Amino acid sequence: MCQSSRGALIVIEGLDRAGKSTQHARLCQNLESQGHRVNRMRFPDRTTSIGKSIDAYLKGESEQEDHVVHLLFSANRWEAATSIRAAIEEGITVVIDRYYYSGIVYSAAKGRKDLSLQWAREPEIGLPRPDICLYLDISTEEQAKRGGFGNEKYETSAMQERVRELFYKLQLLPDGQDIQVIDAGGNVAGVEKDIMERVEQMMADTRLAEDLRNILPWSEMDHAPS
Ligand code: NYM
Ligand code: MG
Repeated sequence: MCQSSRGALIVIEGLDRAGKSTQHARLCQNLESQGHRVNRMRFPDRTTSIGKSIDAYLKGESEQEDHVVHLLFSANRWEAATSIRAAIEEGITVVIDRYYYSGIVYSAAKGRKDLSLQWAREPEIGLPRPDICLYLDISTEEQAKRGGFGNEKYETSAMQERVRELFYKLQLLPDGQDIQVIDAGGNVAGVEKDIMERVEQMMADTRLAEDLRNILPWSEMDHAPS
């Protein structure tokens, strides 16, 4: 089914409790059962030393200035960028649970004038650009029904509401067409099927015949915001 020798870069995004981990695992299994070689990744990767600082921040064990933690999240992706590219060139499909979309929206959702979507996106420029980002959408009411939140930073309904709005805003911006919205309010099997269909469609697309792209500045893309 794959049209070219390179692997695909697939991202699963969404609010906390949208079912990302479950769908990430199922998508990886489904791709493997079709014969694809798959690397599973997630961000933040809490195992690296940068990841450990992020983990401590999220758990409230350490304080970080908002821009600093933003840059740590970005650096945590940059430290994996070479291995992502290498895997893809080797023909391995990389499936990531959260990526730069979360990076942008969670930081911008803090509502600081000096931490806009645009500012938040700058450090991500040059990272491998996903072939597809599947955004698992659930309402904030559905999210609350799913057993409430944990104790980590950002896991409050006010913050999640803003994050959801910004995930929508991101879709209207130049590379917003990379994002496909999946209704994640339904049952697990239905969501899994929806995801698989979109991934198969993307892989059948000639885009995979080209080299993996990089994240560009908005100003270098069509439909740049004025
Ligand atoms: N998060 C995740 C960010 O704020 N910036 C980022 O770049 C990334 C990748 O970390 N609430 C936030 C979103 C989540 C939190 O992620 C931890 P997870 O998937 O719940 O472990
Ligand atoms: Mg979480």
